[in-house]
Amino acid sequence: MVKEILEKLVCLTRRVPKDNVSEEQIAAKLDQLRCEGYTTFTHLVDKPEFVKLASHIARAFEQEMAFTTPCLAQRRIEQVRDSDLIEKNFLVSTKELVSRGLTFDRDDIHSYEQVIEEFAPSTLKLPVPDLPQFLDLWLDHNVTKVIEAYMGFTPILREAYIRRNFPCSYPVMNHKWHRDTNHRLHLLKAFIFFTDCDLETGAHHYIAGSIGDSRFRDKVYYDDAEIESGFPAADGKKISSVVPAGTIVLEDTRGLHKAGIPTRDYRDLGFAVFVPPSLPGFFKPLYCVNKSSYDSLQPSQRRFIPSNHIEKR
Ligand SMILES: O=C(O)CCC(=O)C(=O)O
Repeated sequence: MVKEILEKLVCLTRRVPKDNVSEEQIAAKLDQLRCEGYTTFTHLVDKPEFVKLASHIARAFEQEMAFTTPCLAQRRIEQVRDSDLIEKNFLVSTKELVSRGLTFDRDDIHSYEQVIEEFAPSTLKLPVPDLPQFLDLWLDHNVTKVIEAYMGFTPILREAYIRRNFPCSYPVMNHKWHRDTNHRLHLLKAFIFFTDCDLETGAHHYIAGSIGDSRFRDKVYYDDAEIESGFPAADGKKISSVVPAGTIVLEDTRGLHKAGIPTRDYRDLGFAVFVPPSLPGFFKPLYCVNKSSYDSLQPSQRRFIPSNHIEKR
């Protein structure tokens, strides 16, 4: 309660002037976000600058192997021995996965191909590369305008990372339908597609208009059949991201959503998570930007980065 009141006060000091968001296209996206819970941006599709960033990410995964460890190795999962974890979609701490011998670590890595072959990870996670161009993309003006208009204040960029998703045998957490609970009232995620995405390479799925729906709130995860019973395909509420690289989907993830499991290749997806600012000390930073990247941003973008996320060099 006290936290919510303090948060409201902080938001008031970051209120966005209404005339900031008057352009027609931005207004249409805002309308869609308000009515359906998501909207899509395509202005970066086929842009050479974006293609360069996508290649940089592929290099970071495949050559620099800069992904985070320890990481779940699907190859180490045993159906009977690990049935408790399979049952809960691996919703446990990394510490528990490590203690169960289900992860691989930095010392186990010799090459990208060996990682895929030997450990069969379902997901590799990469911190956002420390270059101004990436920060500028994570705080893309078109997207942040809609975010500010939707929330009515300037939130903070709380999380920033990239995930590469692979075909896998066992669903892990967000492979199942769920609602995010990062914040009860204000939450937006921008999903930045670095690879072309279709149903076979792991589309992202969302149920339009599900934020205020009182159903599907008693469990953490739901199966396809359960969601299909509440939102039959014929109603057209299930939105799947069959999109080219360069697309950004902005979503209020308090609505029902899930990651499709690729059946071939992989999908590279950037995540930008926006929540209201908290008072310093309420949370630990989940990413860090260097001072020169921060300085290269427009003042309107800098407002999204809390001061304790800036590395002084
Ligand atoms: O990777 C995806 O498509 C979904 C991610 C997700 O479910 C989440 O971030 O909560």
